[in-house]
Amino acid sequence: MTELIDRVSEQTVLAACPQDCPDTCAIQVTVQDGIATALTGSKEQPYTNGGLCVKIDNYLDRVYNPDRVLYPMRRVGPKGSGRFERISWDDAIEEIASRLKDVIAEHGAEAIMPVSYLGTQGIINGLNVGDPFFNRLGATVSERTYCDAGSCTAYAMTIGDSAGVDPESFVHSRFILIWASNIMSTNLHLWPYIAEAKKRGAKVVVVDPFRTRTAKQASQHIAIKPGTDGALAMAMMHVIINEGLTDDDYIEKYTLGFEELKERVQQYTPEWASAETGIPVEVILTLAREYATSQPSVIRIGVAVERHAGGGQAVRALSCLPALVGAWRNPGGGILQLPLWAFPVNWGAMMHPELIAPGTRVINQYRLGEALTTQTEPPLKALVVYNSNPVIVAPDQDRMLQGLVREDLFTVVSEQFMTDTAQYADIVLPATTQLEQEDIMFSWGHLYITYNNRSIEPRGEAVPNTELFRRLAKAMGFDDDPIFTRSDEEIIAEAFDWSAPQMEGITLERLKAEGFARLNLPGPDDYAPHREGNFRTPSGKTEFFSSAAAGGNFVVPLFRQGSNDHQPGEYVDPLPTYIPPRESASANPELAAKYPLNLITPKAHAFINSSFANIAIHQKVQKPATLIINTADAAARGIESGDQIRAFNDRGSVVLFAKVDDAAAVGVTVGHVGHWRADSLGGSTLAALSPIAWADLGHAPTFSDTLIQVEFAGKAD
Ligand SMILES: Nc1nc2c(c(=O)[nH]1)N[C@H]1C(S)=C(S)[C@@H](COP(=O)(O)OP(=O)(O)OC[C@H]3O[C@@H](n4cnc5c(=O)[nH]c(N)nc54)[C@H](O)[C@@H]3O)O[C@H]1N2
Ligand SMILES: Nc1nc2c(c(=O)[nH]1)N[C@H]1C(S)=C(S)[C@@H](COP(=O)(O)OP(=O)(O)OC[C@H]3O[C@@H](n4cnc5c(=O)[nH]c(N)nc54)[C@H](O)[C@@H]3O)O[C@H]1N2
Ligand code: SF4
Ligand SMILES: [Mo]
Repeated sequence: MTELIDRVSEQTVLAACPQDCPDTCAIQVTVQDGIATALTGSKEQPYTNGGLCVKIDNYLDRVYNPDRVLYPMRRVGPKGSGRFERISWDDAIEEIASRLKDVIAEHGAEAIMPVSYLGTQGIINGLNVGDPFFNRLGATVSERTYCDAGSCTAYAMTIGDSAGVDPESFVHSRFILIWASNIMSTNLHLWPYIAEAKKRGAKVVVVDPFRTRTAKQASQHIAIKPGTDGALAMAMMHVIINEGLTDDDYIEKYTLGFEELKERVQQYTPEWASAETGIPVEVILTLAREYATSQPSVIRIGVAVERHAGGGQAVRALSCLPALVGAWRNPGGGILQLPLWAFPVNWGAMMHPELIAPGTRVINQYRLGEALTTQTEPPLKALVVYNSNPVIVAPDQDRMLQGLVREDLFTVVSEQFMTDTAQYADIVLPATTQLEQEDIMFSWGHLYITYNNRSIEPRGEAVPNTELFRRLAKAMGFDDDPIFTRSDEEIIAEAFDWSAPQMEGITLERLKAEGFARLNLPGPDDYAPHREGNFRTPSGKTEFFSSAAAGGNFVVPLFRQGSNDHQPGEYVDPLPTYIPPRESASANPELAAKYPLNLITPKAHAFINSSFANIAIHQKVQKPATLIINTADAAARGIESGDQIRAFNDRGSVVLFAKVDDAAAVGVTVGHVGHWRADSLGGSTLAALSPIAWADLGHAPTFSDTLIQVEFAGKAD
């Protein structure tokens, strides 16, 4: 009898994973008497297919974690001491409003800067939730280019804002080229489609300096020197064109600038590329030939391609390849970058960019450490941080911390946990998790919209980001404008252009009831969007020769915000070209002599960026902060697995445990991103080593363009 009653009070809520992950899984939450008791992947959603990943399987541990920030808090100890006292929401909002007004009176609104990224990628609570507020306030515009901004610029220059290959079409591919993407950790639900293609006879090749979980599952792993991707892609084009492996009919009808490209690639011989990339000539030749002749072939690019001096041009070259070989003719052929382009998100209604006064200062978050510690006009006097943990994810950690500790800086952090950034706040505000809020999701890894029904009441006094900004807007007197009083339901109703053709048959009612809906596009067995060209570039063709570069008009996604295109008159080569990494023996021999090892900082299997790195069960999977180093490089330094080692360069120094493993190529060290300072020996994390220089396009970061030296620092205790 009791069991029957329990089952009656039990409810299943259709939700969506909020994490910054391409898979955007559909989730089912079991709720009993207002408490979430179980969470599983939806079996109905074909892409999620019933399974979640190691990060989210334990999401209830996050929701109900005793370390959650549940009440507003004010700092009582010195900055960074982590000592806070509980205050009421009214007091918190009043204090924030009055401090912001003081800053505006003394220095102007540009002395205030929001700092936010993708703690949640829900459309209403994610990247843009604070934009209308800060735009109206006149705050410094916070440029957000951590992830794929350069890749998007390069891809759009070449192909246009196309969804690219449907991931579900990968089963039809005969040759799958995974370029700088660790799918088994970062895009798990794509793997079954690749495995199925492989079973049907496709070859799967991974280009990565590190033998990742994904590389281990592939048919072939090509270990490339970090930052030299453009050299390999240019040499592939050299081979394909010179050996006549091109699809001439496709090139003739649907591309622009082939003759110029042909001339350009002549200098990029396989022999030259071999020296640059560290890949044997034979391997380059076979790769080019097999890629061209095994149709349909598909390239899946990861975020690391853009992360070096020539990252944008490397993505340009990769985006040219499918048209050269006619890969687009069939489902499963082409390139998959970010299918987010397919979603008609109403970014304008989310961001209200028209509220930005022309000429408002722009600062890139990637350079926050610099902006906080050098003279800027006006100086930065207040930061409002939400959906982000810049101490760990931005480069230049030493200067970031020097900036955050400034007594004259007023810092507000909205968080679920007391992160390394929240530790430095003057006011910490409690944020809800996905189960406690309503949202609607696009995806950058598949073609489904997913709806997140709220499962439970907010814990403690936590509020969704939307509510935080409604409260702040009211305190600043912005509630005279309906933009600032919209309910969550009203914002969700504005999230998409519901009249767009790909939304046919999709309504909010349906999404709430069913949890997800595939965009109204042809099914994966028929989806070949560029079979007959139809590229969304100025010419309607794949632009080997970029008219955007020639004319200085770059397409950049609005939601990134800021000026991440190029200044008028700034030269960008209209043809793909190779730009070597800044921190390399060829570009800077002196630096390379001092710091001979490449550092790459890919994603951790059990964390999402720095999220989950504080949760015991995730720490158990991920292990303490470790640097993976090749046997030869370790032996030369007297280092053994388990030793403490110091990794350093002119920017900083980090102490980590060593793991000696030939999965890292000679000369390459690998440190997975995400560990918090408290779990790092010595208190610095990898962010202390990364440069603040941008790549060539879209103000992309250069995390993979980093040289370091490593030395023995002690035996494990
Ligand atoms: N488990 C887990 N999943 C995640 C995330 C996470 O933190 N953890 N983060 C999410 C986010 S925000 C993103 S953007 C995606 C990113 O997903 P991915 O694109 O897969 O990102 P990374 O792991 O950074 O890099 C992929 C691979 O590129 C390699 N690499 C590094 N530098 C170079 C280079 O110069 N050339 C080449 N060819 N390869 C290089 C790395 O060794 C790594 O294996 O993952 C999302 N999913
Ligand atoms: N060295 C190195 N650095 C990197 C990368 C790398 O590969 N290497 N990757 C880069 C990339 S691709 C990305 S995308 C960025 C990611 O950078 P971030 O988006 O800043 O990622 P997280 O570290 O996960 O921090 C997100 C924070 O938001 C909080 N949060 C989650 N949901 C909510 C919410 O609803 N409201 C509020 N207020 N807060 C919430 C979480 O608790 C978490 O602390 O990092 C970049 N930095
Ligand atoms: S993090 Fe990614 S793979 Fe894991 S449940 Fe969320 S969307 Fe799915
Ligand atoms: Mo990212």
